[in-house]
Amino acid sequence: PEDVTTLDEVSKLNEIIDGKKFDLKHPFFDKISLFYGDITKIQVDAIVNAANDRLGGGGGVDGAIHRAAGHNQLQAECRKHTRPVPTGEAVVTDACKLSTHVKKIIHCVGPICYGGVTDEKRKKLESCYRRAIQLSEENDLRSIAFCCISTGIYGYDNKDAARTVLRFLWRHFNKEENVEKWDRIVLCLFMDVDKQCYKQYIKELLLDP
Ligand code: AR6
Repeated sequence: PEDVTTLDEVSKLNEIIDGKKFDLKHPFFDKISLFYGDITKIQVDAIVNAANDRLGGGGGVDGAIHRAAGHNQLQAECRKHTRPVPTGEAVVTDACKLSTHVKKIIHCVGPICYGGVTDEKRKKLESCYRRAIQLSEENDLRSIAFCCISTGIYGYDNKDAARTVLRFLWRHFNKEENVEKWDRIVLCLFMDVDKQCYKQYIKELLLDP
């Protein structure tokens, strides 16, 4: 479809950050992109949904994905899975009407975080990203776009989420065997606050890995 952004059109981190100042040989920079906008408009093998444990659809990115994929069709796919899905876990469904440019949807259930971030919530958030990556590898999916899981309706602090996610990806993609399986990891940022948090923390990581 015409309004879809291909991976060639999404800048990699080493194009976004002033690369000359830093050692950009870390594979992280060549595999990770930032995309600003609607996750349903990116051409990737898998998009990640921030779902609820019933996989019942809802507001936020979940609502946008259900609308784009076709609510009834996607609900039929979701009902094939055992629910409730535990927090920190993920399941894969067909992409339904999004299948013109997306192969699978990975539904992650992030932590609900109104009372502030705790170690346990942080681990659950990290677990969402880890499980989505594992499930992609098991399904031969080589590119993925993540939304900022839990940082909307579920109330997880944006700064802490950016730091947790980037630190996890930094460690994961420090190993060559983890890098090989991937064409691209896209971090889809929808809110200005997330753009700021991600850019700031990427710089912090560079200065103090
Ligand atoms: N594309 C990319 N990101 C988006 C889009 C979009 N089209 N729309 C919103 N976001 P949220 P949560 C961003 O609230 O906090 C649902 O009702 C949004 O700005 O969607 O995990 C579910 O059914 C934010 O940065 O998910 C659950 O009940 C990020 O996506 C609950 O909300 C996540 O915000 C899950 O809450």
